[in-house]
Amino acid sequence: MARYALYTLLILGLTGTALAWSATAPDDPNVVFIEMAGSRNPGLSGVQAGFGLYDDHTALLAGFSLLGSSETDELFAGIHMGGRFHPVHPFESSVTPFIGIGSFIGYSREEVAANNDDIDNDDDGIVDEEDETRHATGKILSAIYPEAGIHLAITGDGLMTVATRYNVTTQGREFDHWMITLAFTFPFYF
Ligand SMILES: [Ca+2]
Ligand SMILES: [Ca+2]
Repeated sequence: MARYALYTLLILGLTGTALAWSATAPDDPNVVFIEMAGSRNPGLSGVQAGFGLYDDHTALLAGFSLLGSSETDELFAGIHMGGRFHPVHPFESSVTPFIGIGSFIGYSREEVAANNDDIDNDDDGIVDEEDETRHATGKILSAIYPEAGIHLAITGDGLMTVATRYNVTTQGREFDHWMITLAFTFPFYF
């Protein structure tokens, strides 16, 4: 079931990216963005990077994410995508508020004991030493969120974006959290 959800999101993410790339009008820039994110409870921090397309009232974004938990020492790697809605074109205004929705899905990797599998997992020449470990696929974390934020025009025709989102996660309602994001977006044209 989780794998099915992952494939579905992957396809949606690729479709969103393809749409963003193919729907280019001369005045509507493709963009690249990098975004930093953090939350306090639970303590998470993340970075994402990706592509998007902006027009007068909507933006489509898709990218890759790394999300780390300081409490459980887990690192989730995955994809995220989102859509945003704004009253004026952010690349033609100095200040633009927006609202949006988005989703994230990622896998964590974890170290598990590997001292009884007849394999030298860490290539140190000793098989199954007492503290030998291997990497394994751990948890899947997925989240959907509403968000609200503001774009500020910056030099280089770019945008600086501050937003807050509420992540509703598959880890249960106690894990749901507010996250603050800071992003920089720059247009490019073919
Ligand atoms: Ca070894
Ligand atoms: Ca081993």
